[in-house]
Amino acid sequence: MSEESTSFEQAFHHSAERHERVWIFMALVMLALLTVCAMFYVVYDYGVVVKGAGSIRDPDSVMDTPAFRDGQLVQTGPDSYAVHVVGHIWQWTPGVIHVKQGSEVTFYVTSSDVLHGFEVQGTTINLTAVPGAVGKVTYTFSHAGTYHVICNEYCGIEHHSMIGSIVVDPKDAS
Ligand SMILES: [Cu+2]
Repeated sequence: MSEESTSFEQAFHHSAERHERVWIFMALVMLALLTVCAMFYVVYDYGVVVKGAGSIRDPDSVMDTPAFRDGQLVQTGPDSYAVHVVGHIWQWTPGVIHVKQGSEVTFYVTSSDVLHGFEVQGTTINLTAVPGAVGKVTYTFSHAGTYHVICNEYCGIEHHSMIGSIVVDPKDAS
């Protein structure tokens, strides 16, 4: 009787171990799957995404893109304009942008080297110029005057000299 119970216990333990092994195996598989999913998430979904962004595969070739190379203000509507801006050590291209008062300007901003911060003082324009990504911000210049463009992301020894300007000409001036 006691032998029987022993063998029963052994059999029970055996099957319990087998079930445990199955569960351990399943847990490991799920852990591996979760790890792979997390890696995919980080790579494909958690990358730097700038709103309204496009992307540039090779930041070194930014200046080969006509819109960024020319850096011209392009009229897109009666009072709306677009301009492509590149941050590079240590200047903004274009350095000076002229617009008329009341203009709505859409800035497409990127960097050809390191991170820069595109900030236009006296406005709400403030976005990071990321190599490989194109940030987009739209702003209406209701007041005439000169707005300084600064870099607010430390980018090297001459960071402080990275200053551009946006000149907003009064509406009634031709
Ligand atoms: Cu900087």
